[in-house]
Amino acid sequence: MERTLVFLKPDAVRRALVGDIILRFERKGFSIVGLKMVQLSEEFVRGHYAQHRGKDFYEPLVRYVVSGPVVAMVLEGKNAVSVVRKMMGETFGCDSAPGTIRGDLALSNRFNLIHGSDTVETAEREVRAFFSEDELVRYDEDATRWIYDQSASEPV
Ligand code: 3AN
Repeated sequence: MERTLVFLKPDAVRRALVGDIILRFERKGFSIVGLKMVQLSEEFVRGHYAQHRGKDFYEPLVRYVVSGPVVAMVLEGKNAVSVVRKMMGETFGCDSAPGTIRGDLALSNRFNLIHGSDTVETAEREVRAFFSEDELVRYDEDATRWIYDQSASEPV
């Protein structure tokens, strides 16, 4: 099953929206297979956003993401990467549709609450960067057979 890396940014923590956002993922049917609160280092954040280095929003973005603790998690489920991206909404809160996390909870063009991996390849890299193998768990979920039709060779 596909995995993706999500972290809830310092504004989500400070605005006490962590529970609301995690609840959305749980209700959708994702399994949380890794979860921790962490203060990211500036060096780590600069590397994470390396593709944006040199852009005008890069320095404010780094300052924002290191400004307080984040809640990082690994979510597992069918098409996890793209489903989480849809649930997040657009990059900016004011452009995001109601019903999405940013559409319901954010208005800013900077403080946008959440990061989610943008491709399956990025997700694999980001999961490894944020979590060691022994921080990721495996468990049977009784609900899984009601989240997917498991009568085929893979969950549908
Ligand atoms: P998303 O988080 O929607 O995947 P990315 O991956 O393109 O967006 O950009 C990473 C982060 O960089 C965004 N979450 C946002 O905080 C910031 N960012 C991206 N584009 C802009 C922009 N044009 N102006 C300000 N911040 C931006």
